[in-house]
Amino acid sequence: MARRALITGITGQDGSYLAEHLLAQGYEVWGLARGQANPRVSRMRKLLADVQVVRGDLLDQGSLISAVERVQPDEVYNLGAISFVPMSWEQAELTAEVTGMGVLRMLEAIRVCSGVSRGGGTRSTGQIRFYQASSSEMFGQVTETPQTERTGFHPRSPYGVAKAYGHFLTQNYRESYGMFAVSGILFNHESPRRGAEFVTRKVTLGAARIKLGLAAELRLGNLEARRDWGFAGDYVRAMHLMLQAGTPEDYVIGTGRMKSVRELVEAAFTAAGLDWERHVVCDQTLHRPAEVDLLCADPKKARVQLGWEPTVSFDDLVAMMVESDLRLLSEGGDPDQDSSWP
Ligand code: NDP
Ligand code: GDR
Repeated sequence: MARRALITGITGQDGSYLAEHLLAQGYEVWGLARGQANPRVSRMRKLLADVQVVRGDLLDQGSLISAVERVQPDEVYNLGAISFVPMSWEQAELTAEVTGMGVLRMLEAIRVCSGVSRGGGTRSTGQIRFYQASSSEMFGQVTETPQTERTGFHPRSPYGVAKAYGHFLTQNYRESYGMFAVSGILFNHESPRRGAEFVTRKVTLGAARIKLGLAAELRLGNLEARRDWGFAGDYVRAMHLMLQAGTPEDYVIGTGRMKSVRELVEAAFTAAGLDWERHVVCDQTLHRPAEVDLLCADPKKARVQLGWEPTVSFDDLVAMMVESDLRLLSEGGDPDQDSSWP
């Protein structure tokens, strides 16, 4: 019988790549979708026709229990979150509820549906494996570089704090109830499906708009921040591998290479045949209340234990995104509209 996966965050970047990967592996894939008329759900249904939809919201405990009861998954991937760091200052409480408490609600739904009692009682034979989308933002102000599974956390945003709560809670459910519950500490990963608010896509869309005469300038915040950027398609393979391992463990996933936002801008504008210095405007209002200056992964554990390696270089990733955005805009697509998702 096909293995069954339930993915929260199915309408997001990673949800789409993970669903495609699992379908290709022969899985029956279910996506948890929220809202009564969420346009991102109809877009997802069109593009991932083989994914089945179950309604639910990370804010609603009962809906998660119903979803797990209905789907009876072998694996649950918790990708749902408020994931845009600046929004987490504007809506800190909601971020804590969705990105932090949402993990608790999902773990509780699995615990209850698996028949695991708090008193160490019965445990059902078919144990559900759980993946939590942890983040390099938990490291925040780093104490060592590169960062490993043992590096301490000093989150710099309400988002990072909420992710740290979910991370420790996942460890705690593993230790308290013997659940196969793991966290992937993923560094920034991007693709042509990345939301337009994140810096990589903002830059590749900006370069494409300028190239096509649709805009004259691009306003950005801190150009000196450095990140370890990889391709989302590579990172969802790591999520799946973590749930196939013999023992439940947490892993750092990244490329081990760091670039600045300035280098990202240079690469994207060069790929579009433009001189970035003529078009990019630095805007102080886009700086964050507390910045994460640099992040760089040491993915050795994943390489050795899971056999995971990234396959797309930074330059190829940026070129892929610029090319995709040039095509999208040339065809009259609107990145904010449903039909424009490549
Ligand atoms: P996206 O922002 O693209 O997707 C977020 C998803 O969360 C959407 O499907 C959204 O659904 C869903 N969601 C939001 N609120 C709720 C809610 N209340 N209940 C259920 N679902 C909800 O994120 P990514 O795909 O980029 O990232 C996936 C996960 O990985 C996130 O948890 C993110 O924090 C984490 N992460 C991402 C990294 C990256 O570089 N991409 C790196 C490290 C961690 P809707 O359409 O309904 O809004
Ligand atoms: P990040 O990604 O905060 O690392 O979180 P983002 O692309 O938003 O920012 C990366 C860096 O670029 C700087 N920056 C700008 N960022 C945005 N969005 N817009 C700008 O105009 C701009 N100018 C400079 C930022 O200050 C920052 O330093 C992402 C999300 O996917 C999280 O959910 C995930 O957990 C982490 O990656 C790992």
